[in-house]
Amino acid sequence: MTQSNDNIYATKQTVGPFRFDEKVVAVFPDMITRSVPGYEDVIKGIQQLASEYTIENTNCYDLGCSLGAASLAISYGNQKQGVKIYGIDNSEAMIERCRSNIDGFKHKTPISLMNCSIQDTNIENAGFIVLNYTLQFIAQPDRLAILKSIYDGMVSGAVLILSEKIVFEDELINANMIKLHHQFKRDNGYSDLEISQKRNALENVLVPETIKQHIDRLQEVGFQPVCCWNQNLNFASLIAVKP
Ligand code: GEK
Repeated sequence: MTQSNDNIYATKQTVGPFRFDEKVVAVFPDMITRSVPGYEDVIKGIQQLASEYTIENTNCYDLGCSLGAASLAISYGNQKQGVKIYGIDNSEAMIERCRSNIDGFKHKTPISLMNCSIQDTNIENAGFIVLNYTLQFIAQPDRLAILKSIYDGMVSGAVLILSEKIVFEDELINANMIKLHHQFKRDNGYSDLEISQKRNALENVLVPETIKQHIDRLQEVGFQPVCCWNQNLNFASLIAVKP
């Protein structure tokens, strides 16, 4: 796949709400690696976790799969027989590009892609589920019901990997983490104009929560144990087990 640079917000413009449209799809790998601290480590970690945690004759789900980075990581990591991977995304442009992306890589565990929303996905016989930076785009009141239906579709011993942008309860730490995240983006070549216009586009579209809110909700659903396995500035990834 040809890599294009993300310069969507480089010129001054009237900023509308962020959408996963063709423009974003065309620059997505560049956008996510330059914007999310630790993204590549998390993808590598998902491969390692998949090598430990996938379960024979069960399904894996990559919910909000974008261009399939996590689906491919699961496919590379999986060591078990009879495992199928389902990549789900409600952006048609994303799924179309994902299809050609995935076809371009040799992978041993089969991956099926579906253009539908997580809310409409029937999760069943699941052994390993990834929600990589996707729950944050779902309206807060809907998050509990989604996690419940994920939990209900999982077999005992299955794991959920939940990666999210996070906020901190302490105001000063929160302000400093945002500052450091903006510096991370500047170090990756984004201008102050790009950073502030993207921030405006994501306002009320990407709604982050604290790690405690995530852990409490996962525990309320029934996951046990739940713990953080990766954190880089204001981005964290949790592992949650269905007992
Ligand atoms: C990665 N996981 O590279 N149903 C299905 N898909 C959705 C929904 C929904 N309700 N809401 C948003 N999406 C990927 C990165 S990106 C994160 C995930 C980011 C999809 C949306 O279309 C997009 O492709 C993805 O979730 C979020 O590991 O861009 O910050």
